[in-house]
Amino acid sequence: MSNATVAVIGDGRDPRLGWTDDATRRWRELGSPVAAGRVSRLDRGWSTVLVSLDEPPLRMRNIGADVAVGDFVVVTDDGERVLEVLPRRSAFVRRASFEGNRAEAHTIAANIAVVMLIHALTSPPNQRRLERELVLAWDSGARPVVVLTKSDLIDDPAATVASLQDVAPGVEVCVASGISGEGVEALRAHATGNGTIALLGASGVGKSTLVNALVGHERQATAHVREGDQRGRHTTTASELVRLPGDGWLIDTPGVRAVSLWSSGHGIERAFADVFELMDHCRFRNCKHDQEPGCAVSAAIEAGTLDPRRLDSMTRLVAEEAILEEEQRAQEKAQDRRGVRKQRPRP
Ligand SMILES: Nc1nc2c(ncn2[C@@H]2O[C@H](COP(=O)(O)OP(=O)(O)OP(=O)(O)O)[C@@H](O)[C@H]2O)c(=O)[nH]1
Ligand SMILES: [Mg+2]
Ligand SMILES: [Zn+2]
Repeated sequence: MSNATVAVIGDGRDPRLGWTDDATRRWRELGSPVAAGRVSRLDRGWSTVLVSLDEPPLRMRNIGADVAVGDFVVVTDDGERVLEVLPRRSAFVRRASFEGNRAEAHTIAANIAVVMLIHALTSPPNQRRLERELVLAWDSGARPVVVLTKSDLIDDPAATVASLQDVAPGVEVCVASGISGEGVEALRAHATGNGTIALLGASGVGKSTLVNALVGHERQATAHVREGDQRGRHTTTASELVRLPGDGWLIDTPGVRAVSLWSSGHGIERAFADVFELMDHCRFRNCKHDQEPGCAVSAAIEAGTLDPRRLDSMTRLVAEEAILEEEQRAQEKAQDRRGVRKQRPRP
């Protein structure tokens, strides 16, 4: 643990941390406090905060502050506590809790330019999972990229690429290997301009191996997957902001089994752009896409150009979102009644 001895570079913050315009603006409004930096790691109530690239990070309590890895924060002058989280440019948020009907958000990574959705080529393509991940990714405000890892272990990735590209309209799908290095340089290009890339995916798909390949040394621990089902062992237990050589940042995250929606702004529309495009061509504005005359969606399914499972999947996500919104409304009402109305976290 170190005290706040803060290097002053230029206007007082270290631009190499990837400061966003939103965060910088608020920081200026606050009078350009010297004690400001970026959260690089969170461990139960403690934040690790980088104030400059030239100094060891500070460790401090997050009392009363809702912090995520990647956040820009102002800290107390004594470096003991996070004082304020500066506005986020983007945030990847998922639903954390299913206890009772409490809807709680978990921000996995903040201030990211690109979200890499990682799937391993060694498992059958999981379209449904990718669809959910894409909804959250589009909602985050960052740009999604799909990365298919472990290319060294399979002969031909074409079928898996095609299958996942089918449910990722307008999204780049890349093939890579953290072991052979294939495709790694192309991934690095996404961090230009000191941008931040978050890597997300199930345990064992090779996120940390990819981080190590990108930074060029064994920065993150990795572990073998189970033989039978290729499941990982939840090796990475906390999200971490990792510096790329040159410029740019990565956020390695712990593998998550289930991807549950948080409130979706336009995430569903973006992730299902192909279906929404078809719906625009239905004869009736309130078409349910179920036997109505002039339904462009049913026509596409009949013609074999739209997989009915995709429509199904979208319908499910829309319903899940509606339930979530209902829960959020009920929760807000309950809070109002108790007079402790909290502000909803802004993405
Ligand atoms: N052959 C090969 N093995 C890989 C590749 N990427 C990852 N692996 C192996 O897959 C296993 C899991 O990799 P990790 O990088 O730990 O996976 P992770 O996604 O970080 O997993 P969690 O931290 O549990 O979420 C390790 O044994 C890696 O060596 C790859 O591109 N090729
Ligand atoms: Mg890992
Ligand atoms: Zn229709």
